[in-house]
Amino acid sequence: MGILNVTPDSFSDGGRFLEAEAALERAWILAEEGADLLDVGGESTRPGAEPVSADEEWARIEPVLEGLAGADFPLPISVDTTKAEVARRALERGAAVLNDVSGLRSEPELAAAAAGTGAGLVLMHMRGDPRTMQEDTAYDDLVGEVRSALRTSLEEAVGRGCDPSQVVLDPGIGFGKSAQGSLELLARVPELLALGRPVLVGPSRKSFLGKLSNLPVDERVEGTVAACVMALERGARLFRVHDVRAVRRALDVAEAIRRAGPPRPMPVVPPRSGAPRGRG
Ligand code: HH2
Repeated sequence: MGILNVTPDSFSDGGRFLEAEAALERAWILAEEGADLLDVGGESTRPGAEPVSADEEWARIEPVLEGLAGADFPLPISVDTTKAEVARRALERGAAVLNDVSGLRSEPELAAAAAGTGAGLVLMHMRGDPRTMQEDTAYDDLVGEVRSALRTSLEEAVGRGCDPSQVVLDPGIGFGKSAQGSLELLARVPELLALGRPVLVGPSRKSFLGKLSNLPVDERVEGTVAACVMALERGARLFRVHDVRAVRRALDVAEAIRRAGPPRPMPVVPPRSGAPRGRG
């Protein structure tokens, strides 16, 4: 999943693709670099980011969706939004996937927009909201809490008419997580797979990589590649990244090695309130 942020304030590419022309050019580059899906976002979720209205968000996204539709863009498009109204308009304009970083906590009606459409629905875990999420990153049982919240998001989607097969789950790397917490979530993907849905991870250029290697945001490609390859090996199947070329090349090799090896055992579904099982 290649990232296209049409925002003035995204943490790594804010302001670069605000003009529709620059955004469209970037979309084609991501497709050429090997993305399977394009994720278009009109609101930054970086720590401390101020929310924008649905109209403002749509005004940023719409020209991009329109431009891509008019140009026979070859990839399905995902729209990164927490707002039901933006989601509805995006689906009308042909978006194939909704990516909700609030996991339906912001506007649960977003799920109703996806219901019956066959659209994909990415539900991510975030503690609090972008303004507050880094204030408290301590958990008694990080993986258990994230898994339980993702299960609630999945149940919410199904309760509002979505088919479980529409849903992909995401632990929300860096969203209300310490650097160590982000590493742990990547290492323990099998425990999230126990919920029975594919797992997406979004480690791209994030601050846990900067903390590990003391590198600025534009020098975290190798760290992003390492995070994606390890997550693939642990069972993640979707990867939201800025640096598509590097990640695609690495994942193609890693996937070939994975397929050449013996099958891995399926994770066991843990009971709702029970202790986490599997890797401790
Ligand atoms: N991360 C960001 C935004 N959307 N969606 C999913 N499903 N998973 C993620 O990890 C994720 C996401 C944050 O990254 P970015 O879009 O580069 O920055 P910003 O939120 O500042 O626009």
